[in-house]
Amino acid sequence: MERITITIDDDLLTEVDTLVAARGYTSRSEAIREMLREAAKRVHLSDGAAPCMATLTYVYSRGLRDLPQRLVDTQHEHHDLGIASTHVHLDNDDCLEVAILRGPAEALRRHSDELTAQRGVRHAYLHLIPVPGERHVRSRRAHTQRHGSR
Ligand code: NI
Repeated sequence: MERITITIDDDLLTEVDTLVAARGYTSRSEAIREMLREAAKRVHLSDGAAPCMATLTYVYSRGLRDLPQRLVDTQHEHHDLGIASTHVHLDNDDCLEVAILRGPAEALRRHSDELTAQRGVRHAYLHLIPVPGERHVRSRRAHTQRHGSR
């Protein structure tokens, strides 16, 4: 293990200490190592062609020009990636959507960026979940054996 020195502003350091206390890390170093591992995992995963399931969550302003229509158009353009989506009217101005997606990690990342880079979209979060193809095929077979094919 190597010792490095990082520069961090006071506000962010306060956030780190809050996380250390809340999550029960033994030190700032442990907390930062864990966050870096998580970030690295997300970057590696989203770069590849690995088959994934994903949830994409975001909030958008429904009154902003043609934003709602543009979001729907983008989803239709990539209908092959979409499995389901849920829409909640948060208040008079804002909507919350959760989309469940399936496809290669990189395609999901691009689709997510396309949706969430629009002005008026906030609180966007893409959660990628790797689904090894082999395991998926096997579980479908097991599912068919249990329930029969219809
Ligand atoms: Ni709504």
